[in-house]
Amino acid sequence: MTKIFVYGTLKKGQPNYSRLLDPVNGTASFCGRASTIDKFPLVIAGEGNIPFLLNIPGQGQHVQGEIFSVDDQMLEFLDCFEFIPHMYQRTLVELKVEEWADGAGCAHTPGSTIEAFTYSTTTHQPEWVKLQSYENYDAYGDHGLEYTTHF
Ligand code: PCA
Repeated sequence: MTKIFVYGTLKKGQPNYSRLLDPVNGTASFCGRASTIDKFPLVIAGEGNIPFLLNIPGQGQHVQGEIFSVDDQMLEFLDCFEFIPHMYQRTLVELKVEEWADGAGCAHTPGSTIEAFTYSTTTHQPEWVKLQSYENYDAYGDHGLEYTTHF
């Protein structure tokens, strides 16, 4: 099993959360909530209003998200779904645990540090660094930039 940190449309209640629930894709179990120890810009960009964590540590916000434990099948699905390596790259990120779910394997107390994979990008358009950065992505937030997908 592999731990992944999701900060965008894969979070609970967001447009692609259903992908994590679909047994056809593999399995994913919720571990808890966390935030990045480094700051990163989390921007909404492109025609589809897609959230991107720009791999520029030290800029932006301490990004909030959720940790899931996924099997190899789900990891393979997500790598494909996120268009690795073109649109995103899968990188390791240091996280501070905010809340850990009961029964999610070995316990991590709030405040402890954990490492997980995340889908960030270094292959973004240069001008995206100037976009507004968010701490906690919500596709339905008052920014009005609702996620749309063409596939
Ligand atoms: N999906 C991944 C990366 C951005 C997105 O929308 C996630 O939720 O973390």
